[in-house]
Amino acid sequence: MLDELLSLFRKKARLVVLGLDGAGKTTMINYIKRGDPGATFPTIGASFERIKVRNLVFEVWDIGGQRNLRRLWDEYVKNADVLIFMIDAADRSRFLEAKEEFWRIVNIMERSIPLLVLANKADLPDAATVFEIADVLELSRLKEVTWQIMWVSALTGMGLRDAFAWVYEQVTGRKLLKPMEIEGIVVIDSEGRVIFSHPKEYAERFGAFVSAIDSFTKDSLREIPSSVEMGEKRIVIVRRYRMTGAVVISKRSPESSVVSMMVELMRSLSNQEMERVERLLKRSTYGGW
Ligand code: G3D
Ligand code: MG
Repeated sequence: MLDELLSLFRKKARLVVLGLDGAGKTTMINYIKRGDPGATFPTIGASFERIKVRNLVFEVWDIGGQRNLRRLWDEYVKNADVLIFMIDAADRSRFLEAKEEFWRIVNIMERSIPLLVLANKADLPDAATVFEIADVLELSRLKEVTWQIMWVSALTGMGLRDAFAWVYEQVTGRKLLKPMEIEGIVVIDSEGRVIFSHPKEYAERFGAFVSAIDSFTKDSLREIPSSVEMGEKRIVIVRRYRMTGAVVISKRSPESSVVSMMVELMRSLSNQEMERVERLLKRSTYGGW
């Protein structure tokens, strides 16, 4: 799927990927590379890698620490077609450090370069959601910059297709992503009882089915979202906070938005933040949130 998408890039594009060491940049590059045997790694340094996949050139930097390299990134950042900032969403101890580096980059980038924030390691049970990461990085302060945040896992590939669809849209000006279309949501607790349903009557149609899937897959794939396609619809199952959530969406809805919305919804349910739940349900955009 990702492979097909990357082959759509006819125009050469330079993607500069930045983030603290350990964010998952190399893991993502390796994931992308796997689908393309022709990919090359012409340059590898201690904190720099350059790799070419189809018409895409990824210039990957570990930022932070080495002040002597900052001048170098400036050049790369200014010549980028798209900037990608990756953060380890599960490492809260480095959020502040990541934020500092993020804003250092934002302050030197050209306003015209689109900026994609990847909140990585979404597969880990304690990973912060895109909503939290957006708050942590204070993304609402970004002015005159086209930006997006997405929840991804460089390890499982979750969300990478949506991420590169966004990059494709920015580079070509052509639309690929569809808005998230939710038909219904059911959340059950660890006993299999329905604790949330949207719309209300959805539980009657769907509750028993979700319980059945949940007990059927009890011990496997606990934290990894799974999805089943049925005609034009898709059912995505997400487990967090000792709950199982199932959402029925249109097949074209972006996966990472759906998963991050569900995790945030379940987090809000577990904290009894019902206003937050209402707000989440009203929001329907593509991309990260
Ligand atoms: P970097 O290139 O940004 O420095 P790496 O980061 O790609 O080297 O990743 C750092 C560590 O995080 C690696 O673990 C890697 O496997 C892990 N990692 C990267 N992406 C993900 C992800 O999406 N989910 C999970 N669970 N782990 C991820 P090691 O143990 O090799 O240091
Ligand atoms: Mg690396």
